[in-house]
Amino acid sequence: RTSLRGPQEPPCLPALPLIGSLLSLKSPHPPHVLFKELQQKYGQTYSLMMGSHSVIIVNHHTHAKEVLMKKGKVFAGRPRTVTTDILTREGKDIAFGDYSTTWRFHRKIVHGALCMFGEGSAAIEKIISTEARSLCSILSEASVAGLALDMSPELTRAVTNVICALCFNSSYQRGDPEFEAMLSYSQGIVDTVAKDSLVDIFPWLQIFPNADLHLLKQCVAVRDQLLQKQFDKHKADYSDHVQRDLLDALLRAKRSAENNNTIEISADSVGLSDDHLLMTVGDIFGAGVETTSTVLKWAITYLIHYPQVQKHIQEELDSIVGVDRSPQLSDKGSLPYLEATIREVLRIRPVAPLFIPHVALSDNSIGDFMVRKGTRVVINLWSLHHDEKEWKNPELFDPGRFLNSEGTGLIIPSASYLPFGAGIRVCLGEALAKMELFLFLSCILQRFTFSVPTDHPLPSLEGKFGVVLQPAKYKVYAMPRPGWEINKSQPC
Ligand code: HEM
Ligand code: PLO
Repeated sequence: RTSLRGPQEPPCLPALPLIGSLLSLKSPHPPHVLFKELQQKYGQTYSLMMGSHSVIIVNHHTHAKEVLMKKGKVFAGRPRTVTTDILTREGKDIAFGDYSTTWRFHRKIVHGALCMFGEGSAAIEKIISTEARSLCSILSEASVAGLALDMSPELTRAVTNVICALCFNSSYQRGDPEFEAMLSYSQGIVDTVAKDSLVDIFPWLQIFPNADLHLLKQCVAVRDQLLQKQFDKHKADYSDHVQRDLLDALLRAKRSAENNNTIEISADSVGLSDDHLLMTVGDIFGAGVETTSTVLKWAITYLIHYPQVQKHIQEELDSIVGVDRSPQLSDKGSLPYLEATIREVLRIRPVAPLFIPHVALSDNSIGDFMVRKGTRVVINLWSLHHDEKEWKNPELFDPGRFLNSEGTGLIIPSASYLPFGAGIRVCLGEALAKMELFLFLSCILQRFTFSVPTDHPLPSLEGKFGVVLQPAKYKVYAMPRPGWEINKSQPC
């Protein structure tokens, strides 16, 4: 490939003017699966045209790591699209915002605020454990009533309350109409945002009525109202002396920029306008709700399909934690099988199978391929996590992959594993998500065994592709385990 003619562009799918490679992308499969299959014809790294934008698809971990880590700064850009511009007021957030000093500054503030509650600090553990136990009492009530339950709303409320505590120092009770509204707008956003719908390929289609775009705008308006309400409340109660949550941390950064204000550096010019603060907290809130709840749903779905894995986790919990107390973060090191199961769930059904697209900020290369400034780069995590050369029988759910041969210690058996991304765009919520997954799963599996009612089919393992890969809805029966039969789920 490094021929006498110098560096080459990657192989390109056939492309037509205006619509680009759209015709080659027609498929019954979701994009991450199609992009994995197209490797057979075009190789591991290839390009295609989305309308007039050139997009490179990366399917192998060596190229993925080059993009994310070795050349992280070169590929740290984000594309602007019609849908994400609506969600984020033209990229004034972290996840969809382009590489800039503002972006860096906001990452730093969020990182600091999350550390304040941080790993090792008791505050966050207490918040999560309280939510986990309250989730268990609801499961208990349903089981006493002999009901099978769609766990999604209750799991989501538990996870939402954790991120609400961190962002807004607030929480939702069962049946709160604001929570119901949040569930519905958030689903609307997941279904429509960043979906490479025609509007993202042809920005001029905006002027025509478009059902997706209309739904997105409606959902974003409801979300903005909710964010604005929290913002106004925080502004009114703000004090330099107490920092209750992320929004206080953002307001403090703004006040401090305003106080140090020279004529050239105003709070607005360093990206601390009200819009920026709202969009950043909106990102963390949105990511905090949709990612962790999705992984918990996938975990339960797989445990229902693989009851022997569920049993193994429970035996481990019985021998290490017992029935007289709840699991805590300090047990994590003694529960390797549970940890291996969480890793396997994140491998087999990655939350964000195509990440968020990256953009080359200058002319550069990936492997031997030349990449021009402005090219979009899509990392296909699905290909990395289902690479047959790296993972034996990749569609098989097998937590044992992540354990040493004695089954006593955790390993990462392949370099082709990046559930949270890597490099300067790495997930900001990784530590939080890992704490939540561990505490929620250990708490509910200590107390319940999950199955589908006998006359129901097993839940589908095929995800619904959107900005996150979600499992389908189904009803679960949560059977209390020995020692947890009555309402013992509550205190301990
Ligand atoms: C970005 C995974 C939970 C906040 C990302 C990316 C992935 C990811 C793959 C994209 C990396 C890229 O584009 O290169 C996950 C998974 C989670 C999770 C698997 C749960 C298990 C969370 C949580 C939060 C969060 C709980 C918030 C507290 C973010 C943010 C970004 C991000 C703000 C954008 C970073 C940037 O563009 O600079 N995450 N995430 N994530 N995640 Fe997470
Ligand atoms: C989820 C729906 C919310 O209403 C808005 C929102 C904000 C941030 C997004 C998140 C959504 C989906 C998951 C994203 C997150 C930022 C980082 C995270 C894309 C759209 C991932 C996994 O990359």
